[in-house]
Amino acid sequence: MAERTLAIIKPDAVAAGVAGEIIAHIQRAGFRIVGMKLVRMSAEQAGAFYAVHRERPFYGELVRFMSSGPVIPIVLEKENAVADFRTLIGATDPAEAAEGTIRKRFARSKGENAIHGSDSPENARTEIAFFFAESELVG
Ligand code: 3AN
Repeated sequence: MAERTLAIIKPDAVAAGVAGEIIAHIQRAGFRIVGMKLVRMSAEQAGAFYAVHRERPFYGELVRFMSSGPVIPIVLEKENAVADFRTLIGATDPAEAAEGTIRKRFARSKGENAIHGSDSPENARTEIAFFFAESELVG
């Protein structure tokens, strides 16, 4: 059964002009793109998206960064998409990310780490609905 997850190419990677390379990397790993858009989040939207991290010390920095430039939310489909995509992106801190992962190759720091991936199927559903109407997804 195909599962869906939400990826977001973050402002650092979009600004660096590597979104195309990251998308190619994702597709080569066997994920099917079923939705994609370029958006500039307001601070309010970024704050709402990361509301679970509200109490963390880096929340303000995270909200500022995620609303600092355009991002590319992408809905991906594959068997075991959530867990497999977490493996593909690598650890939050690029210094700890495995060879061949997206963060190892493209992330600069723990905060500006190129890409987001949902961490559970339940969060994937909520995060997909945050950016996309069902009518914007290819069946
Ligand atoms: P992941 O994105 O690997 O699931 P989380 O959920 O722990 O990591 O954190 C969400 C986002 O918050 C990260 N992608 C990163 O941008 C930011 N973040 C996490 N830890 C830190 C930190 N220590 N300092 C700055 N930003 C952080």
